Amino acid sequence: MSYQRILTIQDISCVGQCSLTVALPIISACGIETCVLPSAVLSTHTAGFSGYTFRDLTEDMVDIKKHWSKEQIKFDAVYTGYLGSTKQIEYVADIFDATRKQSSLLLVDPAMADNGNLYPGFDGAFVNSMKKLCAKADYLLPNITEACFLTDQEYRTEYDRDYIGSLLQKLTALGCKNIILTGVSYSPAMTGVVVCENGKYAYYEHQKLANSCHGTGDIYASSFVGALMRGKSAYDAARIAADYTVECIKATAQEDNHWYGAKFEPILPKLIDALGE
Ligand code: PXL
Repeated sequence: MSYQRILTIQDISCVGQCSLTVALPIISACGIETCVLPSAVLSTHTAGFSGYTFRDLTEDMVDIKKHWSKEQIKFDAVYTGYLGSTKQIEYVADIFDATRKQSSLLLVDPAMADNGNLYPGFDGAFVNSMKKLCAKADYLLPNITEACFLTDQEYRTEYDRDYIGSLLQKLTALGCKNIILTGVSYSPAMTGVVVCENGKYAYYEHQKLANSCHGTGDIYASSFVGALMRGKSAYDAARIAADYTVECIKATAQEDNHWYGAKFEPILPKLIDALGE
């Protein structure tokens, strides 16, 4: 596998172990050159802190893209996470087109919702814009809530395989080529991910932990991207990312006041080992 260079576009939450402060170290640890485009700078993430600052960088994106075009800068993949506005979503599509090589991949984590609700500040217009970006994705990484918003399907906490199948079919109809649907649980003790690749489904099931922490979606997506770019199949990348995320949550469980994120850093060696297997 040749040396790969990717661009990740998401916010910098200065404190909170999410988005770019997770993506950059994890993907770099996977051995991939990781270029960044911050969509916004926040003092903390928005889930649980109050009074956070928010500096929108939407307009900077235009000049950054112009400069990269002039320098003929290209990426093997663009991976997007939390985006701050509908306009940004449109710019992301332009940036992908301007920086792509023939075989470049677009990986989209539509980070906008969880547990049946949109994150603060997002609305129906944002969801509609996100649908357009997701339609272009080579790999889409939604949780069930995000999949429901993207497909206008009712969100349920209890469901069966038909419900999940219907979500995946609707996402495929939207245009998404490959889908990694996270947080799919058919029994109380277990959860897992469904990998829908070229119309075929595979399920990787793993232990469901009693505690959950903020930012695990970003840990999952970043380690998936790192493993995929290291040449793993989508199923293997989904499995490696799931195992890594579980270990990060376990490492965080021992401390009650670490609610804002997961301690992913001490577990990086396990991720690196898994890539070598
Ligand atoms: O982890 C997703 C995320 C990323 N960035 C910001 C967020 C969130 C989720 O709430 O608030 C700023």
